[in-house]
Amino acid sequence: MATSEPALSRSEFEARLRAKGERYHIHHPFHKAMYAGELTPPQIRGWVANRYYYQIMIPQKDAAILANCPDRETRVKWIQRILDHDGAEGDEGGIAAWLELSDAVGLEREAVTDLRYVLPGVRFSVDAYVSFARRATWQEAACSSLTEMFAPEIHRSRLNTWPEHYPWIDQGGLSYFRKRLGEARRDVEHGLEVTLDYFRSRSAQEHALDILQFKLDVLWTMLDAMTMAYVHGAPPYHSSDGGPVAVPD
Ligand code: AHQ
Repeated sequence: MATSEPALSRSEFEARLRAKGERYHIHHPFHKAMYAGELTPPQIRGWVANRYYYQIMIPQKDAAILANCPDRETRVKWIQRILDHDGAEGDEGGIAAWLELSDAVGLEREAVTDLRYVLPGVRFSVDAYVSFARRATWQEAACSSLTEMFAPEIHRSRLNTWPEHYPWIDQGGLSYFRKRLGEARRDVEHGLEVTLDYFRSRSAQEHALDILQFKLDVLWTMLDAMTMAYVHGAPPYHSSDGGPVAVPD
């Protein structure tokens, strides 16, 4: 939005970004049911299998940002995000850790890695995020990763509630959430610095807030698709020729 409004101060801009936390998917009914211990094993399995698609696409999203970024100092920091997920010398990486979570909730690895459980709505949301990172400026894409300002709390909520509510899940599978606590904080420090430095005019700051809202919509919509499928038993095409493969009971 073009506006003659004065630019927000750096601290006001950061406060406006952080205020978007009220729309973070930690508040989605599916996640609230998860922390309350109300999800069934198939619902947990459906979430793990669908979020696997998000996890494996994050490195390609970050590689798109690197490809668009001419600044070596930024790239040398940003590349760590790819290593965090794909793994590196001595670190199996987040994708491997997510497969350990998948094992712990009783999913067959092959059935997760072949993406048979991924719902169309989840795939479209994730692909919209990756496509955005490919065509946006690297600074816009960096801004879109700032939903992770709110991520440590969501990972902690799982670590705090799953052992009590879901004793059937081997706690070794929760290592991914523990791993992200520190990684998310470090990512946000850099992503926020890029965002606060780059989006200076009021209209640029409003554009940054719209970008963050887009990413909040990506995360929220993924859970809407999972809610239809796993809470309301209405995956796509359930009423006709039979929809995507149902997660095992
Ligand atoms: O596990 C997550 C992760 O690796 C990332 C990368 C980051 C990005 O670049 O957009 N966002 C993100 C997120 C992860 N986990 C989500 C969750 O709820 O477990 C939260 C999500 C985010 O807040 O964007």
